[in-house]
Amino acid sequence: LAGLRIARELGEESLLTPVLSRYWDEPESWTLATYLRHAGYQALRTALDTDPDQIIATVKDSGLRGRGGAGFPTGTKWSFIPQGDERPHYLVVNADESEPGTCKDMPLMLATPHALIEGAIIAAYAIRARHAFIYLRGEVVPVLRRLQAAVAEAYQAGYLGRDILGSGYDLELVVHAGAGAYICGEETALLDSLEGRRGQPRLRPPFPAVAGLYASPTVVNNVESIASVPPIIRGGVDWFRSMGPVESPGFTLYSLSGHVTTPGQYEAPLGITLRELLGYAGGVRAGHTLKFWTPGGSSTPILTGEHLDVPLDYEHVAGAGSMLGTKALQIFDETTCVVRTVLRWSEFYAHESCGKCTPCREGTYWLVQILERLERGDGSEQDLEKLLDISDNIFGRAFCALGDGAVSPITSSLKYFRDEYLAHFESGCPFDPHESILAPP
Ligand code: L3W
Repeated sequence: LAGLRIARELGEESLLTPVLSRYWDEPESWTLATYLRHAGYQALRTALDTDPDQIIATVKDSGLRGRGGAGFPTGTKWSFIPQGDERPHYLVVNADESEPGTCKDMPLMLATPHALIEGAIIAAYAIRARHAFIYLRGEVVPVLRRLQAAVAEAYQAGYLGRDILGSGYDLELVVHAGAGAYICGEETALLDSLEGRRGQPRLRPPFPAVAGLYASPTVVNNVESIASVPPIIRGGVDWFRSMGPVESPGFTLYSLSGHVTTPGQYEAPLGITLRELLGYAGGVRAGHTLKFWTPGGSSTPILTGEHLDVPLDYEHVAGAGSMLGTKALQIFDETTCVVRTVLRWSEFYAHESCGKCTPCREGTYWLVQILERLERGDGSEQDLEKLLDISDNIFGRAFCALGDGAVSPITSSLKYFRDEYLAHFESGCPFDPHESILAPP
């Protein structure tokens, strides 16, 4: 909420554009009554009076791109659902947010669950689905309770269930809590888990749009993508496209964490820079300087101070050698040991590897062994070559994106901070572990 408050104080001058987070700090922002006061469910009324194909066309024309990490065009994904097929269609909202540093979907669902529910109903109507699921990360019990309460309110008010608002359209929406596994954020592992199996990725193609849940056409979209749909229906394509660059239009949530004065969610157009966002967030913590950062969680290659002015959209961040990903900006100042940071992330990937494919299962284990050695000061230059060699054997060879994500921090940190790795085995870790945010508990 800190970012939101700053946006209000800055007023018209601000590049921040609260749409999704506009009333997150209102008392009881999560209730149906509050949502209705803020034009809630008006987009649904419009949508139910519109041909489903026209809604898909509107979302396509808006240029909305998936906010879960890959940036795939949302309307295009919806248009892949085969029509005239006997099989049922499904909408699945991926609410399994757990990428390190990523913390935007949980606050959105806590603050405005009806924004997600309204978006889900519109999306399900557009793809002609009569069943929709919100697959939520299991540990976040307060979010589960809030979503369940909001879904019950929506049923009670006639926004869900049979003959929604007298339109003849029926939709059942189920909130399903997973058991807490990072791999279940991968869309096909999520579908396996939702079907009651152990969550492990499936081979793609076929993509879920063709054969997803119960082998039927399924759209899997991130929470923020779906919650962005009602404002697009209300505001229109031109309004949405008035924000951000042509290739990546609209507003989005950036999560700023780490060594930043005011961490929080900052809503702004795509294409804002980290320098601008840090301006709103009070900068890097007082007396310190930026050392490195992630644009979209730990799976995206790290960037440095030389990238402060890179526009945060899919194309420019890719041009800088990274990925916009989930827009989870983790900020690290000069007190941070890059080797220790990369070790922490690697431990996460090794722990979360589902074990289905050898490069990821074995490779992430070996990466941790070598990084531990290096961080202790027992490594050698040969270990750096081994890190790169193992990374090369994981990248593009793992069954899903987890493998590529696991090696991103390693290869990118070696690109920018090779000297720091070398310093570790020459004279031990040069950083004070107690000053760092990565200090041992
Ligand atoms: C039909 C085609 N559908 C692509 C669909 C596909 C999917 C979407 C994007 O990984 C990234 C990953 C993480 N016909 C299609 C098609 N699709 N071609 O488009 O697919 P893809 O393969 O580009 O990406 P992905 O597998 O969805 C997501 C990165 O995001 N990430 C985020 C991770 C966050 C979590 C979490 O919080 N739980 O995992 C951060 O960077 O590394 O690269 O829907 O079906 N021809």
